[in-house]
Amino acid sequence: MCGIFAYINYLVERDRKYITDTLLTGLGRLEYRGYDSAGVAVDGDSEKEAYLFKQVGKVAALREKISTQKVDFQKPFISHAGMAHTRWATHGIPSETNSHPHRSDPTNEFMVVHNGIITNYKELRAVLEKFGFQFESDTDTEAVAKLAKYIYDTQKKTMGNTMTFTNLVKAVCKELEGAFALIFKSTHFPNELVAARRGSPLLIGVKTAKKLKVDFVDVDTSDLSNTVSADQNQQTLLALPEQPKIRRTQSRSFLGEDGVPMPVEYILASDASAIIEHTKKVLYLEDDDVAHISEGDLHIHRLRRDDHMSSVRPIQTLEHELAQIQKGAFAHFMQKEIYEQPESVVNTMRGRVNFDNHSVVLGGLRSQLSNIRRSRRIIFCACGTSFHSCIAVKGLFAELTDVPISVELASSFLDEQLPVFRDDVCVFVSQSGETKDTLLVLQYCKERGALCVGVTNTVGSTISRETHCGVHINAGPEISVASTKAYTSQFIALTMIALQLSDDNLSKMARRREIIDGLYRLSGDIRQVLTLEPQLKQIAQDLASEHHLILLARGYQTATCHEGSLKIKEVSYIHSESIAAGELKHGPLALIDSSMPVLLIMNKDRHYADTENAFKQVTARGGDPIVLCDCDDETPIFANSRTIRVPKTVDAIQGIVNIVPLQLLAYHMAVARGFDPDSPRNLAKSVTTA
Ligand code: UD2
Ligand code: GLU
Ligand code: MG
Repeated sequence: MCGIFAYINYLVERDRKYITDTLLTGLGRLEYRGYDSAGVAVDGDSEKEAYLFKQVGKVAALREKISTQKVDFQKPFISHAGMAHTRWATHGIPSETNSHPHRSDPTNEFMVVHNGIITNYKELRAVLEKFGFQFESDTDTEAVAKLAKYIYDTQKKTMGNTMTFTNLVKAVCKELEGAFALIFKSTHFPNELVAARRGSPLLIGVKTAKKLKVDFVDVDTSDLSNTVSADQNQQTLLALPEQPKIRRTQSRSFLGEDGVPMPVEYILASDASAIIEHTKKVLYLEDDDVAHISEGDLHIHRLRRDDHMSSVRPIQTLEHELAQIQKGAFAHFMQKEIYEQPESVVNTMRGRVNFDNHSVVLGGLRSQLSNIRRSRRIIFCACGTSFHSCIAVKGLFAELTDVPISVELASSFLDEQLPVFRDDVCVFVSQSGETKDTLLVLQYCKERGALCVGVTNTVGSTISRETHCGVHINAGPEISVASTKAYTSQFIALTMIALQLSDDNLSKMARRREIIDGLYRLSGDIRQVLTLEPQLKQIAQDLASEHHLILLARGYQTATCHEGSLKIKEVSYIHSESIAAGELKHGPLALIDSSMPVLLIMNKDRHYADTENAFKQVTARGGDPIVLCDCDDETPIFANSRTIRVPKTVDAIQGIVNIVPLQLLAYHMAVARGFDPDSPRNLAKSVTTA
């Protein structure tokens, strides 16, 4: 989820100082993504030694630490493999031991850096512990390094030979579930690196003095010819793979004119922004690719056969400026983060929702489940966007759990000195986990003996530490001040809590299954909504000159209106107001005339007739609402209205799909008005003052 950087040279002499500087500068380029700790691995004085340097906090602190080490920085290397990592913790608090690189053993036989989440690490860890491995960290990643050593040693012992680095990494990856970009370094394979990815990005930059002869690298599938295809390709920890025959094909791109390897440097990173200053020639690894770099040569292998996959990886030329690359194809971080949602929603559910047997297990709540179920009421407490995520799930909690619910703004909670008791459960939701107002209420509720539950995106944050238990939303770092992917992930995390709390209630079974099936489709639904961007941009341009906007909905979608309206205010500075449609006739209707822009959310749920009513109330007063509705809704009353058509999902989670077009609308309204959505005036990313 955070940053990976690695550097390997061949026939280009570099001293240790150059190498560590390159690694640290590479990490520096990834800093914009946010992280909590950093580390590097470089060679020691002999090939059988490696140095691991790790530090909590900024890359600058790691640089400082390395500069004070008693190592010979002048030592030259004609070939050397080094790697580095910035971590956004998901498993284990930010600490030096939990920082990457992780190692197989105290002599660093195998070292690994990892982005992502290994969901079956507990099982792997249990098996490896049984075989005598002693774990030093709380991470999921450490199991990967230890597994490499286990497989390597076992092969040596049982078959009497050693595996190639590539085959070893392939055997390791076959045991892994979850998402990963991984780079391996080993004292058994000096000056070599193996990289693998599944679900997390990884690319390789190639730097040569001479022009490359071809612009692609062949994928070597020769060692897959005897294996079965993906779905049947089952291997287990205990049944080691037989050594496949090695038939090397030389990748044509890295040979000099005379057919011998030429001086070359490779730069591997999770993000192009760390590569661009070295070279513009890059190739992107695909899922299930395993790349091996050794003696100046790059080979790409496959973890499994995939007949639809291209048999070459093109070497592309990066043309953009640095800042542009950090944002990828996106103009702003806000837009990038909106587009990350198909993946971030999956990461929130990874290892927690089992879609086959329709169950939810939140490890962080397990020990308190019965206390929460028995509690007198659940009070949700948050600010801003996080507050809206609580409103969004209020109805579902009421429906699935038999516990009374209230949702409170953190900033008002203390003003009102609300009564809190020992048998209350208080849920604190905050992206950063540092929101001052929320923290003050947490303190207040703790003093009164309530069970305090946190829902945060930041492992090791104050709210995560100070609450009795909780759920990390694992959405990855959010840079844009206006929260987007954290909202959808909070919504999912809270939904998962409601699902878990009610899993002992047979009468809710059908409803729970329906919601879990909806969660399964969510990523695809969001992808579909993202294709609406051109249309939303047009609507945003039409609205850009307005001074006001009213958003209306009922039921579950009221929260979507609140959040959509907040996004519009935050980044476009247009006064927008969200109104529960049932309230229209109690006052706000007075605002409606032909000049007042209105956006009405109208999904076919049990409030449909009421929202239709709201539509009529608005049109009867000359209003011309924009309607956000289900993609297949052909209701004649809005036949002549502008519509935003989204995939229909289960009512309780429709708000996750619906918020995405509103995020895009707000984003484009800001851009159309000439504002920078990433740094809205007067606002800070995490509000650490009360
Ligand atoms: C957690 C651990 C993971 C592993 C796994 C075993 C972390 C970050 N995750 O992953 O390493 O041990 O469990 O099942 O170490 N928490 C709070 N307040 C919050 C958020 C979380 O107290 O605001 C607690 C929570 O009760 C749990 C721990 O922090 O004890 C980790 O929570 P999680 O959501 O990361 O849990 P899980 O099961 O995904
Ligand atoms: N899950 C790993 C950890 O918590 C990797 C996190 C990352 O991607 O930075 O250490
Ligand atoms: Mg805690």
